[in-house]
Amino acid sequence: MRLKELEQEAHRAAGQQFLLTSSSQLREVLFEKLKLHMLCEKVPRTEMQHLQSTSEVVLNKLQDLHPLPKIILEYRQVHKIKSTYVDGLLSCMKKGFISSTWNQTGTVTGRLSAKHPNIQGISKHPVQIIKKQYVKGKENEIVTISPRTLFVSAEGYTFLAADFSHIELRILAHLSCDPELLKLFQEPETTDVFTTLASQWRDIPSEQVKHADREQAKRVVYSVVYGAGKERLAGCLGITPLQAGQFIESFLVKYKKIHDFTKKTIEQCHNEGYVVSIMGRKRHLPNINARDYRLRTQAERQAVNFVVQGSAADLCKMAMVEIFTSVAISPTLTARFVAQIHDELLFEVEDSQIHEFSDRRSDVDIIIQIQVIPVKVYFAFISRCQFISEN
Ligand code: DCP
Ligand code: MN
Repeated sequence: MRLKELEQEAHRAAGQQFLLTSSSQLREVLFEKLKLHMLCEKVPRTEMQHLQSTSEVVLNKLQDLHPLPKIILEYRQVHKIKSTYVDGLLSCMKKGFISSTWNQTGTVTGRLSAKHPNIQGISKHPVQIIKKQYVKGKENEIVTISPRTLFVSAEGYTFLAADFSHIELRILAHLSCDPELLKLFQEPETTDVFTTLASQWRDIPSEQVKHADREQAKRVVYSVVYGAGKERLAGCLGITPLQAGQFIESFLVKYKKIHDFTKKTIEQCHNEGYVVSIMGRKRHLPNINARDYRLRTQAERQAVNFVVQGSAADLCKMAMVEIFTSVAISPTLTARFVAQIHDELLFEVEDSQIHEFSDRRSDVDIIIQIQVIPVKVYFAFISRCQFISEN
């Protein structure tokens, strides 16, 4: 319904009918008919055909100039929700069930991937859709949908998810030995790192930090670590590139050794042509010595990302294997391992065994400490057990 409404609104705003999903038709309306590019600074062009772009970034830029860009942005968001969560899942469903195909070797970082459906892509965060009210004086309603609630556990069972907390940040602390970062994890963890950072950045007490603020802080941390420039960060935070630049600077000044670590990783990659994860997996990056600046810096970011994310992937797979074994050989537990979503394991657990099952996380703490990081304790986690479906 919302898509239909938005389509009509778009046609009205454009003063003509056009296909909202066609970027060439949209380009015609935005730039040839409405000439919105004349009202703002340069609109970036597409790489291949060198046409004016209709990307999200561009539409965001144009949205104060005319009502249409905003309508298109919302249309795309709702369309994406419908195509992934409704049409996409329905097309994979057999007799009320879905069963993904898993690939061990499909990603460059060593993470597992899933397709048909890509169950790892089903967000754990709720999405919101505006529901228009046609009664006069009544405000539009905002409907919140949690994509994961589409999945229902068997009668008498509950889905239980165990998700590593701050996984890549911990790996980074370990690899960089940054004292400030290590301190965050070594002290008894009374507060959550992303919550603390969000409260500092937004200058509000940590009790007031909302889930969305924490997620944003997380996005900022990982984008800084993985070398997103100030432009991208500015877009992500809704601040100017100058402010974003200062922000990155202050982050890297506080956690000084992160920069040393990335520098060292890149240098080593320049020398050897590859980087290695914690468990010894290699990734070759032939572009690391390319003359082309764009290719070279991309390879540099990939090098750093691989070492951290690839190591996290190693660890997650080991945890997965170990927990699976420990459940399989348990004389009492009947839990079924359902999915792996990067740093999260999803089980279907008999209601009566939920407590016994979630207590076993201490087993995992020990397994991970002994096998992977014998010297340090900051890999002792699986800290959050969250009940997705409360039966
Ligand atoms: N990740 C990323 N960029 C994001 C979100 C996540 O690079 N915007 C990566 C890094 C995370 C990993 O994916 O370590 C797993 O995602 P989580 O959302 O589980 O992130 P964390 O484990 O770090 O945080 P949390 O404590 O919320 O689980
Ligand atoms: Mn996590």
